[in-house]
Amino acid sequence: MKQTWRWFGPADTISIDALLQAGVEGVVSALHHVPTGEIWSVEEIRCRQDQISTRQDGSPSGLAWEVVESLPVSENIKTQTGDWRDHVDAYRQCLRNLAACGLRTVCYNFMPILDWTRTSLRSPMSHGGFAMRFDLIDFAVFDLHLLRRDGAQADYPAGIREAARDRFGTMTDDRKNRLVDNIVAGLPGTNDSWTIRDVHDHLTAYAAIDASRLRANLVVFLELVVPLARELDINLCCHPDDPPFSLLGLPRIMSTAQDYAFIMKVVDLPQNGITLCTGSMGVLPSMDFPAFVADWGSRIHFAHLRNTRRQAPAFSGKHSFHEDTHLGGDTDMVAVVGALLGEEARRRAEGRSDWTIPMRPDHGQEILADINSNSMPGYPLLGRMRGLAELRGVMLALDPFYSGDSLLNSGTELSKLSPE
Ligand code: DNO
Repeated sequence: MKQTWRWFGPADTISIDALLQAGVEGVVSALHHVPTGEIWSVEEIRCRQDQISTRQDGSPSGLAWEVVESLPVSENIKTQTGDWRDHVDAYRQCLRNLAACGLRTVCYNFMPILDWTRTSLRSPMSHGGFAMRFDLIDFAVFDLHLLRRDGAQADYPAGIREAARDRFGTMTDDRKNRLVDNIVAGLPGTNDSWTIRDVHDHLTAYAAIDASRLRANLVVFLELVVPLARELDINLCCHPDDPPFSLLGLPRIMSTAQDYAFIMKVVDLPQNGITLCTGSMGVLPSMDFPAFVADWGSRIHFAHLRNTRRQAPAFSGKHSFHEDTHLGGDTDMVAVVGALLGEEARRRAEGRSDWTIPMRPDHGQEILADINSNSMPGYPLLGRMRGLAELRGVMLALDPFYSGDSLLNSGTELSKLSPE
């Protein structure tokens, strides 16, 4: 697997030079400054490629932009309202421009309104660091008492409603504001940032959209973009819902292995692919990653490796959880890495040129110098480096074709590169 790293562009507090010391082999990025629904120009794409391939001193970094995460799908496309057809045209033009610049892997998601969602961004851990959490009581506080969504009461069992009411009663204004911000203002990589009022407006747009309608809208979108992706030799890969269950009474249709099976079969082309995210789908106790890789491995174009640990309370298939270390948590990460390496071996045997699956250590806990570094929630340097180092160790132990001991990864004494 290629060891990639999410880099948010020049605004990222972590430099490209730092990635070299972390043993990173490729970069995942997006043009976060371009509003959703607009065209990514060739000039802007090239500019980001240059930023990635250049070190601070102007010399080549040896790194390239390997994966686009994400090319966002607008709310209009998801709901098929307003100028959604123009947004699809813009999406198609983005794909053409990306292909013209040599980019071949494009991740997106189809989550309604909220992208990935957490209720706490810095929950203290016993080791002294911090992790992100999703807590169902906090989420119910938001939904019932801060957003005050119509019909929300019916979505929570009595015990959760009471716990939420009690917690709301003890919360300071500061804590309430922070909870709202955590949920609606958008976490790193989320393209849209909302206010409570925006969320209400968007909820109205979803009033007539149930899961089967949203799924049908995804299929329409895929039918409009996947054949073009095929012509362009681009692999699209859908990221799962995070968390993998309905929030705010909205349908979520890419949460389970069955959801993926449906979408893979209905648009049955290799370019209609999967971003395997262990942290998102792993929250479901029923998720069997090795079986999923056995069934759909050939369509997995990108992997997010991270781990979560389920916590109480839980109800109707929904779980609270916190983000664990990459090898800790509920998902057997060694089994997942083994399955993905097995898929790579199968592809090599078939002679597939795209046998390498780019992976990135997704999210990290905040540890050591991360704690006062003001890094982006979920994306600190040391926590992710720890994750990458652990995952690299697993890959080295399991992979007969391990290629991570490249010049880039291990570093070479400069004197050997340019003897005096
Ligand atoms: C969280 C990420 C998400 C993901 C998008 C994919 O860290 O996994 O932001 O990038 O949902 O479209």
